[in-house]
Amino acid sequence: PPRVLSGIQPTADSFHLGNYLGALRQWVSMQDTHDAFYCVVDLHAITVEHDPALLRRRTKVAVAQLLAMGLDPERATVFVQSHVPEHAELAWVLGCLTGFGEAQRMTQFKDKSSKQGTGGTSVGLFTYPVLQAADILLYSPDPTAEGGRALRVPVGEDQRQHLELTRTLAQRFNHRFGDTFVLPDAHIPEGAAKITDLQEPDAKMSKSASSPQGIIDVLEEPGPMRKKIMRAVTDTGSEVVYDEEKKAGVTNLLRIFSALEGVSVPDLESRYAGSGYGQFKKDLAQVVLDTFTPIRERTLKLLDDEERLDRVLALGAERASRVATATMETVRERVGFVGRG
Ligand code: AQP
Repeated sequence: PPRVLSGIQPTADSFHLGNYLGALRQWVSMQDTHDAFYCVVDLHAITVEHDPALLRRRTKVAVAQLLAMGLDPERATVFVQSHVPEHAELAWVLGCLTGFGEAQRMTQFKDKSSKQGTGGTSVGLFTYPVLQAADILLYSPDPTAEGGRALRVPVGEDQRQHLELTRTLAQRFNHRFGDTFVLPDAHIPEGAAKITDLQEPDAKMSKSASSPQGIIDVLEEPGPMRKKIMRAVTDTGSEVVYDEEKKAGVTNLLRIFSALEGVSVPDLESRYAGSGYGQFKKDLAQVVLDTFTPIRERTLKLLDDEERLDRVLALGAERASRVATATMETVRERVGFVGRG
């Protein structure tokens, strides 16, 4: 089967609706059709100032949520990035192939660095996309294998530029040192690729940038979750219609509803024609609750069984290492490093 690789940062107490629709839901469905590698990227999480105890806790909560969403450690390799040191090693090599100006053009860096407080922006935040390229390319299948196998990366729209850089770096490496990496393809879901903030419908829903009222957490309690949806910013009209320009708030809610319920936007528009925003939001809140309540309950249960989580991570690290060490061996040899003998 083709391979799939994706990662998520343990930078909050819960994943959010954007992470779920933009990426995580695809992770679950792709484990059945792909040779899947999914990692919690803790090395990425320290590119901004962090608290060690919180990072440790959030990494565990992240893993528990992934399992609660339906990832099966027998079918998919679920692991923590720092357990496989080759990620950092390949990032160094790729960093040496990345132009300074090329890295400077990354819009996520521009956004995040402008928001860094007194501590300033780290070099780690600057080289973040290079580490991400390493995360992906470490799991590249052998490009010379029969049929040249595929490497797919399910992500939200915000990661498109980083995926392009990954392709560029893979191509550059292959060109200089011989065919080593398959070029990855971004797998961006139609419709739900960019879920926006409930209070600022022009900005993406984000763990670090959204206000509590703008973001729906997967692990949110039912009461507050309902309230947030009822209070989501819409507009002064009352028609439930899709219009990105004039009705960004309603459009975002329609996208969420459509993605979660599997009903098309036009069908929803006709279902709510003439009924106003109130009923629409009430029903949407129910759909969100029906999706996240079982995930929340399973996550809490999993967090009570730390030994099980540790076992899952040990198994994941072992499987991921097998692939990563083989790739790195090839890379070292191609780059010209002398073997240890
Ligand atoms: N609003 C979104 N809509 C659709 N997809 C989204 N993703 C994030 N926000 C949205 C996708 O979720 C995956 C994991 O994201 P990440 O942990 O790497 O962090 P991020 O992309 O930087 O997301 P956040 O919420 O903005 O986190 P912080 O604030 O920590 O940076 C990715 O595939 C992403 O596309």
